[in-house]
Amino acid sequence: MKHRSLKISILVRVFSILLVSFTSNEAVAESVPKWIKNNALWYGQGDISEAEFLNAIKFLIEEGIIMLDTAEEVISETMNATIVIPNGNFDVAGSGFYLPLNLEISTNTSVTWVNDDSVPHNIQSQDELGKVSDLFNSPPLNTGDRFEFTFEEAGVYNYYCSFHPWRVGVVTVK
Ligand SMILES: [Cu+2]
Repeated sequence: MKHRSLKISILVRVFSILLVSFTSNEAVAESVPKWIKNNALWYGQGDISEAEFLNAIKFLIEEGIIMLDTAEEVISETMNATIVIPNGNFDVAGSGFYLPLNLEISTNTSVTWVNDDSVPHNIQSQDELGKVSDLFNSPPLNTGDRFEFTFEEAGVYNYYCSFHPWRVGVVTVK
């Protein structure tokens, strides 16, 4: 008997979702559509699973009934970072360290190196032994040139300039 009542509730639910899809523009005016109230009730009674209930919430977000307006801003603010190669960076006796020397970012951040020095530099990723690895490698960067790489995986990444190998920097991805 329980089996049968579950079947009926599924049929009713499919019908009400279709109804909303056809009239989704009007549904925006109503803050919580009736069918989501039904879904919440069914979820509370254990008639539908958590996954099904979450699907209904997902549908509301996709249809723009629930607006997540702050999420996109936060992502774009944290997706870019810059490392400056300062003037005098070439000088082995100088203090022209990369700015910042250890950049900390989250995954999927795009890092841009900018050469503000008076001579060319390059950016070469290093392995644990300090040898050049092929993860990210720039061509020679003249004054004002930029090189960009996006870090997709967490880890600690060392890099250096092959023209001035005493200049080593770090990108820490969390
Ligand atoms: Cu250099």
